Amino acid sequence: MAKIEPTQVSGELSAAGLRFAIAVSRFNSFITERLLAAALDALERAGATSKDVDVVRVPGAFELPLTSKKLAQNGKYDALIAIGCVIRGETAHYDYVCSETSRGLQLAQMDTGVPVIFCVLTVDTLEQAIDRAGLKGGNKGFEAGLAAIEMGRLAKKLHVARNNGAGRSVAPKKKARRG
Ligand code: INI
Repeated sequence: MAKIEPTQVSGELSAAGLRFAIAVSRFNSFITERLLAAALDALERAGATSKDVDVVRVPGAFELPLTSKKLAQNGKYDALIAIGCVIRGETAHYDYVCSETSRGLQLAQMDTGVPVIFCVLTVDTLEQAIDRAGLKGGNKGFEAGLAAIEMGRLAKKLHVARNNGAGRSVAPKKKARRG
């Protein structure tokens, strides 16, 4: 059994002082609006206020990556949530929308360094979507809200740690006053 006690780093579930943007697809809005409501509930319960959260609507899941990247690039947000719902149809359209949306959202966070939480349901039937949007039990939007808070906090900590060249989170040094 190892005896070392490594420094543990994780993001607290407190949204106070963090800024969020949520990109929401209008396609399958019956589902996506429920995911959005649950994500907002999670942020609010953790201390976020109206001025801390912007909601941007897009036509479909395929438009989420570009929108998320632009939001991440403007430097205003600590974390983003991308909300969509893709339901399998008769054609291969589903596969293209799913793969490009997930790949694009991953690229958006990797290119910008801003966490982008993947809250895109990819399901075979409307019933599966309804189950995941909270009508029976859990809601993936709520989970996404919590993930955004945790990753927003963690990203801040890791950024500070890297700038200080240390392996742990430390407060940024205050600038010395002149004169
Ligand atoms: N967009 C979705 O968000 N969900 C879907 O299920 C879907 N289907 O099935 O087609 C869908 N298509 C639209 C797509 O995301 C784009 O908005 C459209 O192709 C314009 O670029």
